[in-house]
Amino acid sequence: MQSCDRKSRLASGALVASLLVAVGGTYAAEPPALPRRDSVPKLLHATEFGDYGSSVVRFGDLNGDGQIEALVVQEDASGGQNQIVVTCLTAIDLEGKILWQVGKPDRRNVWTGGDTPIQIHDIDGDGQAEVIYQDPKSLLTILDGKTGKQKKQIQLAGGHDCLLFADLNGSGRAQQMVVKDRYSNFWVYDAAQDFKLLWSKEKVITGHYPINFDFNGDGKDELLVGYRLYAPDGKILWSHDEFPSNREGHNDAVDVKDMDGDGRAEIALATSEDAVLLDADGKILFRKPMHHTQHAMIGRFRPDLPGKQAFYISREDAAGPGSSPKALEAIYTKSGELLWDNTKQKDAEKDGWLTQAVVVENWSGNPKENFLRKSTGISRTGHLRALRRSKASC
Ligand SMILES: [Ca+2]
Ligand SMILES: [Ca+2]
Ligand SMILES: [Ca+2]
Ligand SMILES: [Ca+2]
Repeated sequence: MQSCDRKSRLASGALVASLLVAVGGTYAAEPPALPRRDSVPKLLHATEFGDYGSSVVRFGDLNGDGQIEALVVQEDASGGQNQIVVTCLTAIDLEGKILWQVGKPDRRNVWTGGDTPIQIHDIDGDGQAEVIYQDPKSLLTILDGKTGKQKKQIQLAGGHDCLLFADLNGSGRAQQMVVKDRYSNFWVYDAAQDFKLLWSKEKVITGHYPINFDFNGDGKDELLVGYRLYAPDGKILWSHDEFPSNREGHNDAVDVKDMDGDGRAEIALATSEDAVLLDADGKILFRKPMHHTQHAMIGRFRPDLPGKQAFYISREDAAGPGSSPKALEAIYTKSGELLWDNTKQKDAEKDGWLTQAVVVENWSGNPKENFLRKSTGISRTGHLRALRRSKASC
């Protein structure tokens, strides 16, 4: 779920990044742009977390001033990765100043590897963000984003493994909430009706990355959960139940974008085995063998080619005893042509095994070019680094 940690999975404490050069423009091919002088990352400041530190961080405008703040989340997963209890929340601005704190800081309660069910979202549509999280018994807590003061608690019918917000009614507000468990059930609630249960599914593949998208343009989001696309009312529109579906095999990540400008979205899917690209009707455009595809992203990575490309990261097998598994990264065209992979790059042997990455929009001031931010490591202590491009110079 975008939610999934994923989903904002990029929520690592250390925002140190390596950038793959990628520039783009319109859907038509165009000559490569010259490197922009204003696109060089510059460290503005680094904030060392205090005893509230964690590698689980959510970003959002908590206080409504138009600037992003960070919400540092400590969690206890001693009951299992799918039994995460949020123990401390600390809202800080990007200078590191603590705005509010709920719970008791404990440096033992850092990232546990699960899909932490906490998000920043304006769930009631009043223009002010809330902090929304769950406990293992599906008790939903809603805090005022500005103060941390509790606004509401609701006992839900089920679910406890990341949160996703969608607009299933076409109201223009994402007020329906999807909650899953690991790995076979999910529930859809309506926050506009005091979290009434709208529908749910049992014994399905939920994976780690449910996503909402209006595939047919009627203003209402469809839901892609696991390998099935659901209509807003829960009807199954298409499915790929043949994809990996044991406990170790599931939908690990998804990205949905129109790659060729025909008005219909394509779907890049990490199945935790192969890398897959689907069209909006669920037709397989390509399926590339990979050991354990963990992430899938679509962006404008090659300016000399028309359209967008799909980027996948797989965690491959270790070469032998004592050696670490390596991340295999690959970029494909919509038709499945391999454009690039990291194994042929300089210093490829230094590549690690982490599979976290995110598509960066508007880094250079050009909204039509994308960069990829790839994690090179996770801070053990947890700290926040704010980067921005340096000022343009003439
Ligand atoms: Ca703010
Ligand atoms: Ca609100
Ligand atoms: Ca729709
Ligand atoms: Ca398309």
